[in-house]
Amino acid sequence: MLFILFGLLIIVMKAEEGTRSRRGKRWKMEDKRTMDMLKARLGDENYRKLSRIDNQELHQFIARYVELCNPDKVFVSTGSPEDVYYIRQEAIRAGEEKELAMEGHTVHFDGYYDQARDKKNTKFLLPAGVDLGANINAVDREEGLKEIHDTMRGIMQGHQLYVLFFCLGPLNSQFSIPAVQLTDSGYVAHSEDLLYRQGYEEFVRLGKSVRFFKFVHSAGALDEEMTSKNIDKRRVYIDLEDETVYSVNTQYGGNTIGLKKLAMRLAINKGSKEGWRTEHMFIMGVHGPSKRVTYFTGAFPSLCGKTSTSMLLGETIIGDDIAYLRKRDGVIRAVNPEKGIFGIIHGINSEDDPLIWKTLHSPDEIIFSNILVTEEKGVYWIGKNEAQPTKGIHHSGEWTPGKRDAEGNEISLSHPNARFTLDMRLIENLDPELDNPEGVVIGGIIYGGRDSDTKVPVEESFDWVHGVITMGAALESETTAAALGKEGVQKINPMSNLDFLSIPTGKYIEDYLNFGAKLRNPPPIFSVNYFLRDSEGNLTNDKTDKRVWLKWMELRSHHEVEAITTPTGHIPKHEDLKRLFREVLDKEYPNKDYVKQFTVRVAETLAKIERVMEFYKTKVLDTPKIVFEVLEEQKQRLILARENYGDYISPNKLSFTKKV
Ligand code: SPV
Ligand code: MN
Repeated sequence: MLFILFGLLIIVMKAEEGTRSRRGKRWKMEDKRTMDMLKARLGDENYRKLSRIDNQELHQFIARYVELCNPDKVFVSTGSPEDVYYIRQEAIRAGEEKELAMEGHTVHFDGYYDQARDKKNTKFLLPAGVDLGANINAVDREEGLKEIHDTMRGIMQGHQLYVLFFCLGPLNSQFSIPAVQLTDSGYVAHSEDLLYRQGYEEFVRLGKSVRFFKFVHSAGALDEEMTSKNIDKRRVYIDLEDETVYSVNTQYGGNTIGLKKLAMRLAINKGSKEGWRTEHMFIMGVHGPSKRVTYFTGAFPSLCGKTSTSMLLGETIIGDDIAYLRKRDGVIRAVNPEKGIFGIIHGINSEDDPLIWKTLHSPDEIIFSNILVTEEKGVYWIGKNEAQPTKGIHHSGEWTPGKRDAEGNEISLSHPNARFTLDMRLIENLDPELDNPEGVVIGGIIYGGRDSDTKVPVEESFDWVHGVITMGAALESETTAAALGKEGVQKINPMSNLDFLSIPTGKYIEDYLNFGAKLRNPPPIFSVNYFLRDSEGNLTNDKTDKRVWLKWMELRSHHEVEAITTPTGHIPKHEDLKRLFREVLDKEYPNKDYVKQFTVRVAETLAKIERVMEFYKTKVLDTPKIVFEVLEEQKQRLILARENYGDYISPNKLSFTKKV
């Protein structure tokens, strides 16, 4: 009996060995076919660069899209200064970027109807039986793959394909994710060289063992203005299973720069499986007393002051848009997967934003997009505090005031979502920890939205769970020009991440709650609102007041100032803000301003809670129960406070907490 069993085992093992060696041979043959094809299409120099990376999956991926998309030419970038220079020159030569008067500056225009993220045509490719919930746009995986591959057939004819390697996050770090981008847009390739850390050497080093994200982009057929012509076939399809994103017939950065919001969607999913987080957050160092630096992350919906906060005078920046967060030794550590900024230029002026203003006026490498180019080849945008030009060229062609589009709408001087793209090394207040492979320890988390009538300018939550739910999950903001669609509509936007979620919303919140639950000392959570208005409709704050809120949060993070407890959290005491306004802005801060800004608006807050509850009841089917419980408790505290103090509760009426 034993002999028979032993014999059977040997037969099975031999058969397996045979299969393995046949598979090995087939792989080898396939690999040879792939490599021969690549050699023929890439030419010696580019082939040599690619074959230094010992990774069959990578070679096959590139071969597949070279064959399918059929570019005229392929360029493999090693990220060397020569390769990076070549890409920029090609973007200019092809007419996707034009040189401006100031050295280093170029302008790129996206098509008139291609000015923002296309939420409608951005979809997850989901296999049958997988459902990510109502907030997530999806299409059947097989169907979607077929559609996108059909669209991509021959799409790069007449174009050059760039093959680029990057590393999301610092090199050689537990946080980092290698990524490969294929694009036929010199503008996209150039932007990525400014925004991401080069990863070619990382791919060479890791060889066979590298696991990486993949992005394929084609701007598609271009018109005379060098903008994508077939906008009706604009598609951004995300395949979580294969960690690949396809983007076609579009140029706007949010749809095309694979490593930005496309990688972010893949990373949210990956992080959720592996126990870390990807957030739509800046990372900045807030400078406290005695040279202390406390790092904060901040999540704000697009166009709500995220970049301008991260670049405030007196503080230092690690990133303005995306953060990877991991728990280590009882604290949260964060890195920025990017190293550059694709920032909103609208409203930037010399008084409120001196640092970025200076950078934008220096002869360094900057891509401006969808701004107005003046006769002198300078740049102008809405809110720039210099004499306004009366004509110029922008994303709709030649522009003069009063110009209207085909629908009869007046075309503004620059697009509200016009942007600048630069490497953060150009910024004076870059934080020295940007490339620390360990990341920085996070001392506080901030949520901000565009809220004209409810939330106070700054407030601290009672604890982690209360903050995650009432400030993060309940974040509500007015829609902006960063995504196509109507602006100014109030929308619940959990952690400002709703547009990018690749897991069910309830699971995302549950993960979030668990993330802080076992921390030795979870960072305090704050909310800010830069957009509060008084009863006459005037903003209650100056743009620079946010500098004071940050200093207050920094002190709270170290338990160095007291606060007043309201039904919704802890708010600053007037005397502390008065001192900080004087120290930071050299400004008086009268009590009447304080009362206007920090009055608890009970009716409005209750109405907001109802909207949040409605969202989680109807739009999120897997909402954790605790979300409703914590919101209900908040509601009851407000109702009780209203019985005692009325609908508008002045902070002067509330008592101090003894706890700091
Ligand atoms: C945003 O809109 O949040 C951005 C720019 O940071 S985009 O790349 O369009 O997402
Ligand atoms: Mn963003």
